[in-house]
Amino acid sequence: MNIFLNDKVALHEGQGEMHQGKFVPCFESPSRLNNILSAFENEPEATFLNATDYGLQPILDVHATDYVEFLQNIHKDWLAAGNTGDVIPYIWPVPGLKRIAHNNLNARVGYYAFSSDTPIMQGTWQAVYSGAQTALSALHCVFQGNKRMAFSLSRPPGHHAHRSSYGGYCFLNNAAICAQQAITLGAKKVAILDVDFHHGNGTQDIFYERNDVLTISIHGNPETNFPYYLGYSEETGADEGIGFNLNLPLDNGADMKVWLQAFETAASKVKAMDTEVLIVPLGVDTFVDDPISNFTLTTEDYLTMGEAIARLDLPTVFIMEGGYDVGPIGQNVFNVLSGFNAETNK
Ligand code: OKP
Ligand code: ZN
Repeated sequence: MNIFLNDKVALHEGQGEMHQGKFVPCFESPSRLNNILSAFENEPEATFLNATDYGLQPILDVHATDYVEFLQNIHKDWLAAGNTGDVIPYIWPVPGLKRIAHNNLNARVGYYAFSSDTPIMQGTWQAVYSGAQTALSALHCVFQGNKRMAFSLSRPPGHHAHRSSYGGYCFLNNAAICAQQAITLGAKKVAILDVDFHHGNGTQDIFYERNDVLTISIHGNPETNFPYYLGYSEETGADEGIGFNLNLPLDNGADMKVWLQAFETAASKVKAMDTEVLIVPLGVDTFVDDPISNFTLTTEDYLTMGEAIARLDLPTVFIMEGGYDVGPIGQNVFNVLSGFNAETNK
């Protein structure tokens, strides 16, 4: 197991988010990562590697320059304007209002945010920049280092981030950045198979008109789950990308049996394409006790999930996404990689 770590993750720690009408501690916290790391500490097969810095270009290949500059500068500007807490949006340019690049900070924040649950603080840019480098390092390890698998163990997650918007705890779309980097390095076909509980709306949108990156997501039905406005089964791609997006929304309560049926549909789609690298945005918020999700997977099921992913028989990059039951999160993530490893070494 080649595991890449981001040593800047603690720099991003939000003060809180709105949840069911109350301001509560952020679900997406540094303790998540510490607990995952602990689960791997005594694993002889785990090799911990430091990330390489590939610079800003791979990020700018996916995200708009003005958006990246916003992420780099907003907290500094926010403090200079006399604010003290985290940056949190409260107004959005919905249809009927003017969607304009505004000088007012609140207006600028609403322009780039799509949800209010994703605070920005002083260290956010450093944490997410390093997170993207961690993911790129895992991609390079697999794609150029010819390794069977690598794991980017970082936070915050990335799959909700669009080319020019942040939300759902995500700022830079690490999976998309990796997929694009593989294409830049010469891959003809890349597949992204998102197993986080939530639909990977940002990833879908970024590649929606393209046929070189297949995007698949197995997730909680957006009729009742975040991100609500995307993730339906009829979204199959546009233009050149028609047939290169597959959404597999499942009803609340879905267990491993139901999940595996969806996985088999996803697997056939991946196998039908000449995929060179498989990128797996890995969220374990499909866990039965996850506080913000509605599937019923068990700790043991994650071994099965890892084995199933390994049977796709592809060079695989796992990228850490969600999972908010912080007690079992480590064992759950460990089991996915351990199942993958066991199946690979069979
Ligand atoms: C990120 B990832 C309301 C909850 C809003 C939405 C969930 C973001 C999940 N307080 N947060 O896909 O695990
Ligand atoms: Zn999630």
